[in-house]
Amino acid sequence: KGQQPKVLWFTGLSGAGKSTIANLVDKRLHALGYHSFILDGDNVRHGLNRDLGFTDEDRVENIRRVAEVARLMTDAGLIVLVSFISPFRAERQMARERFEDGEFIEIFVDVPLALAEQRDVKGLYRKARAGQIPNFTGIDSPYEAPTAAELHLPAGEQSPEQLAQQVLKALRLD
Ligand code: GGZ
Repeated sequence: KGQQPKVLWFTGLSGAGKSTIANLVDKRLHALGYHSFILDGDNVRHGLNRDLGFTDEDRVENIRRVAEVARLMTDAGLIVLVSFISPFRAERQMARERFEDGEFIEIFVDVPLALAEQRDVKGLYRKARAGQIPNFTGIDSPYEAPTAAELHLPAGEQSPEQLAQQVLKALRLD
């Protein structure tokens, strides 16, 4: 099946739902016969980027490598779903510049910090507040919200299924 290579670049706080939404979109793409692949912390930070932590410098390098790998994958014709906090505007811009016009779709998974912290699905915010995880995004490391993302998902107000549906609609794949 012919397909346009694309990067769906999900950005947002820890616990915003980036990976949950990316997985739902990915499943739907597969069902429709598209070739897609998810890059996320689980398959990148434990392998290629296992030498990197969460200082500003390491996050910048994390995103640089992820953008390079995503570019190799779009060169191979894939739809790539990228799911990292990617907290810095400059690095998201740098990533965008590696792709052809229209290929890079920035998706802001926007959840209020208070809500992510209240949900605290993995208990990381509590640990961060207790000083057990230094440089935690939203607590003592910044998150620079996108100002011109192609898609802005109100992740505090809708279910992951509804948000995934919005992504597919925006891609005209629903
Ligand atoms: C933020 C951290 C940190 C710190 C570990 N700050 O909710 P999670 O667990 O599964 O997702 C978070 C993930 C963030 O890694 P990324 O590679 O996406 O970050 S970045 O794009 O900024 O490089 C969280 C966990 O790793 N985690 N320590 N200090 N999140």
